[in-house]
Amino acid sequence: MNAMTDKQADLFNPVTFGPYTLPNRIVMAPLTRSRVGSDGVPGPMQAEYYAQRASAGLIISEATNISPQGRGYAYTPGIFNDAQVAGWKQVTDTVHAAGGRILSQLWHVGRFSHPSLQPDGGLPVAPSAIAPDGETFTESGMQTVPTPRALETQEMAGVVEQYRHAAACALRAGFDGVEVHAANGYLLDQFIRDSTNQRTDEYGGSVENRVRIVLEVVKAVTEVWGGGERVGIRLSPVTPAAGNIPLDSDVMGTYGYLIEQLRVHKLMYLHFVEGSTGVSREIPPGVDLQALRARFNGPYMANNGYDRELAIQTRREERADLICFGRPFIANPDLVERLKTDAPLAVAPHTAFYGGGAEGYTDWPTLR
Ligand code: 8OZ
Repeated sequence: MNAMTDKQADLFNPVTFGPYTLPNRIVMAPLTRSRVGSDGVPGPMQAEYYAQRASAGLIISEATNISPQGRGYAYTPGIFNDAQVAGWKQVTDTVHAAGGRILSQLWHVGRFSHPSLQPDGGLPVAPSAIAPDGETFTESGMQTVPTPRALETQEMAGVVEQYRHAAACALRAGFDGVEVHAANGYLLDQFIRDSTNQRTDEYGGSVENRVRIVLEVVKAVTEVWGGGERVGIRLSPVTPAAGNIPLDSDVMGTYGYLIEQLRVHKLMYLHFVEGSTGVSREIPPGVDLQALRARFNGPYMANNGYDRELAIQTRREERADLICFGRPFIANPDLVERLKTDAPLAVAPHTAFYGGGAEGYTDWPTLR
């Protein structure tokens, strides 16, 4: 290694990843921006936004609803009907023309929703009828998330079908792969954790039962995508978001078991939110994310609060294969170039994160 390469570790070097060669190890994290219409159809503004950020080694799309039932926040996109597929096709074509690669993040919020966001104004669904704390963003402002309805056992196959259908839509939309969002207290994480899953059927109780839905979803999605090579999964073993979801009573045992069961699928990667999403990198006593990651048989993608220094250090110590940057990508479309040259970063105000139009979205300048 020459001095420059050593100094920056290999964050900015090309890397083979699944079927792709990425120009660098920097990933644009999935970022909810709530800027599409009520129909969940992305348009030219989303195409421009993602294409502006195509120098990332890889882009993971904002969390995208797999079905009307999976929706929990206003103005988030979907990937379950033809209009949405056509909208995303514009996005993937524009990203590809700009030299980038983009995955679709498949999302079902489970209990973290509101009747005004649900089909026919129904209750959100969950493993068990246990309410999260908090409010969600609806079309009439922030509203309290109600106690959900527990899914019937005979509805579970339909949930898996929602994922299968969305994965097929993502394939048709020209994505380079998909990420199963099994993190952050949404539907799949609600099943994994014994704090939110008190079922007595084959989807609750033992760890084998609680992770069953996750494995069924991964199986369905990899079937659609011709194997695991273009399929990643996101987990967050210790985050309390969304809805102040309590941790599982045996984080190491539960997530360790799940990760070992995932091995058979030879997935593209395992993605962890390290700590509490967007809040802190603190890990509770007794939890060792590197030990969990070591039980996986593929690349590891690290996320949460990374900056240039921590990313370089992490690569130097080989504590991750790819590093996600989230918020810094909002205000720095040329983030990779800025990190490479150690240039100053613009900082997006919180008011720019969610909702609105082009302002604070596609109007951030590049350095050059
Ligand atoms: C922030 C706001 C809304 C949703 C996540 C999909 O935490 C999200 C999300 C983040 O995974």
